[in-house]
Amino acid sequence: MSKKCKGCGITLQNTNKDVDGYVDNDNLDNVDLCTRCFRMINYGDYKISNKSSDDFITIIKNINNTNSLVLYLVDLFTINDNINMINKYLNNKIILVMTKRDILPKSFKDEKLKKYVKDINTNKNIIDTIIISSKKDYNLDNLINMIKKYNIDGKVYLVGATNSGKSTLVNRLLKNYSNNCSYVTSSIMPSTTLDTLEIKLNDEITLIDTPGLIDKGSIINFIDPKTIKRITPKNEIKPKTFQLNSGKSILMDEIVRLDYVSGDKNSFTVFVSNSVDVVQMNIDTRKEKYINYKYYDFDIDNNSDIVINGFGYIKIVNACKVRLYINNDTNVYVRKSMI
Ligand SMILES: Nc1nc2c(ncn2[C@@H]2O[C@H](COP(=O)(O)OP(=O)(O)O)[C@@H](O)[C@H]2O)c(=O)[nH]1
Ligand SMILES: [Mg+2]
Repeated sequence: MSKKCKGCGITLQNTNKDVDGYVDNDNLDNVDLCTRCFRMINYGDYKISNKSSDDFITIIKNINNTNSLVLYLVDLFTINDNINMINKYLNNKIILVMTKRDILPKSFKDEKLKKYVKDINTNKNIIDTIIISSKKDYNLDNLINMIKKYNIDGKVYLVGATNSGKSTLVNRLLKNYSNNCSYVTSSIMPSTTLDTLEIKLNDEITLIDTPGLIDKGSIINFIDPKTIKRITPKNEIKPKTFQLNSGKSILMDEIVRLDYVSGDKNSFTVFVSNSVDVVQMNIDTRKEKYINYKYYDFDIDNNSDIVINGFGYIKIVNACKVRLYINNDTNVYVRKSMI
């Protein structure tokens, strides 16, 4: 039988350097990790995989052929209607797991977050929901109990967009609730996990980590790895609020600029990584400076968030007109305020 990489699940091979799963070793028996995982784990390097979204959709469809329980992970920071994208592929019983609670302000109430997600979710197969943080071990005891309660055939699949935190969760569950001391590769970059990976948690439960569907609109597809590392929130976001009159704008690291075009004095709260510079200024009319930026005009209602997928969002209290400039192709959209 072909041997799989213990980090990302890809079948190991030593014939083609440019294909996923390559190892520089004549004997595959001697290695557990592909070169890509080895370098990611030891040097933080990242190599783009040549897997496509279709490969990942095939994997999801195969899960649909089982009866097994699915944990569907959604990242609280980037949550939107996209959470419904798996509905057409999966009929399994699902626990909806909202991840990375530690990034959002502590002052947010879990119940409100749950209600927000409940309102956008249209999936009838969700049997329970939970908010967790793998980083802070928040609610993992409750999650384990849920898994035991709803377990159907001993296999539990982890599904969700890339970077929703699947592999990190597998590693935390292994660390906290298992004697199995293996671990899988997780990283800040998209598409780290390349194929399904079965990991025995205990005699009753086997976790199956999967590659995620690529969120094509996320900023991580459009910026360099160094910038990704900087703009990805790692700790609790400290929101920054500005009371602005029209004619002012907010600049976020020269990546995003939000102009307040028209409306009464208004409140803008920016939720982005604490390492992104956020400053207020007069609208910058230097056209040449923003020549390569795209811009979007929004006529927004009271209590809306403008979301820059993967980068963050800006909560605006009163209805108004704004223009958002961005220096790449990230998906930008408006939603009802999360909180
Ligand atoms: N702050 C925070 N970051 C997390 C958490 N879980 C995962 N991450 C980060 O999210 C990124 C993607 O995680 P990973 O587990 O590889 O996602 P996967 O693609 O779904 O397997 C990594 O940078 C993780 O460190 C969490 O609970 N809190
Ligand atoms: Mg993964």
